[in-house]
Amino acid sequence: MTDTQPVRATPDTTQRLIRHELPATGGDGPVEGVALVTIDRQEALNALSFDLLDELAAALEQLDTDPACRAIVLTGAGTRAFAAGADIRELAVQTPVTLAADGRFNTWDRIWAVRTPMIAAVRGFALGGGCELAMACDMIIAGDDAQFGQPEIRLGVMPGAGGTQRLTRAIGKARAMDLILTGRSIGAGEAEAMGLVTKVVPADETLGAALELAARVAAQAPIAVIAAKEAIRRAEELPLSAGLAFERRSFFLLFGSEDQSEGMAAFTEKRPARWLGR
Ligand code: CO8
Repeated sequence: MTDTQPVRATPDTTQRLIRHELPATGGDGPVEGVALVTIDRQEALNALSFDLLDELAAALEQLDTDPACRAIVLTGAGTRAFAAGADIRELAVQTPVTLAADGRFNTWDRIWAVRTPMIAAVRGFALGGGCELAMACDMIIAGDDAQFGQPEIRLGVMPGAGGTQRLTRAIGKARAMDLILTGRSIGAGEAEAMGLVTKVVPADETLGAALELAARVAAQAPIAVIAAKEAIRRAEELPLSAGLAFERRSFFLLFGSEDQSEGMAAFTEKRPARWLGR
């Protein structure tokens, strides 16, 4: 290596950084239709190295194509962190060229492209990339020990994996400016009041509550769930008229599904629907 070449962090290829199971194991046994994905790098507060994110994207993509998986819960191992951000040691040695040429931020697009509903179960720190990852999920269940923030400004940079966009859409410009420009963290209660999280629960009930919510989603008609998620996502990107047109087309299309006939027949026959996912 010459003096002009940047030092590159050595990728850790020996350790599995992501665990996943389908069905997830809940307090009462297997949770049908629900996968549990766990970020497991506790010694670094589950910091998101590039290799870890690659493993995560691969696991999510695999689950996304599995018809048995109808909702995903994403959590961090241990009690201290969902993820304390991108791996700062790895980021410290990057240059504009390595960041652009290596294309490793593309992983974030792969995570965002997952069609199956994703619920983040957050205990402890969800900072920087960790907060961005939680926001890339569709709902956040927060333990009352959770802390959310975008502290990148304190490292001399700014959010780079969606924070300026998703946080602003989630909590509004005035509050996003406060959090991103000062780098301060907020607790679960404040995050709930701002609309960032779906629900706050006692810390040791976080995973159970997330699995329960995921099970309720997984019990619905699969194609309708995916279509509804896609339409809600469009609300963040499209002008109202285009969003309404998208919603109407999706609504009409669902009338071509067997689940629409089954759901409406089950209602009139006063019985539970049996979803076929087609
Ligand atoms: N990266 C690497 N290592 C970390 C990180 C991190 N983000 N966070 C914690 N660790 C490590 C510590 O270095 C320490 O390791 P060691 O024992 O070897 O020294 C171990 O985890 C435990 O951490 P602390 O001893 O610091 O624990 P404390 O309880 O004292 O503090 C804090 C906890 C407050 C969370 C503190 O660890 C901290 O401030 N961490 C950094 C938080 C942060 O700034 N996050 C943002 C990172 S930048 C970012 O996310 C940009 C995203 C851009 C896109 C993503 C691309 C991949």
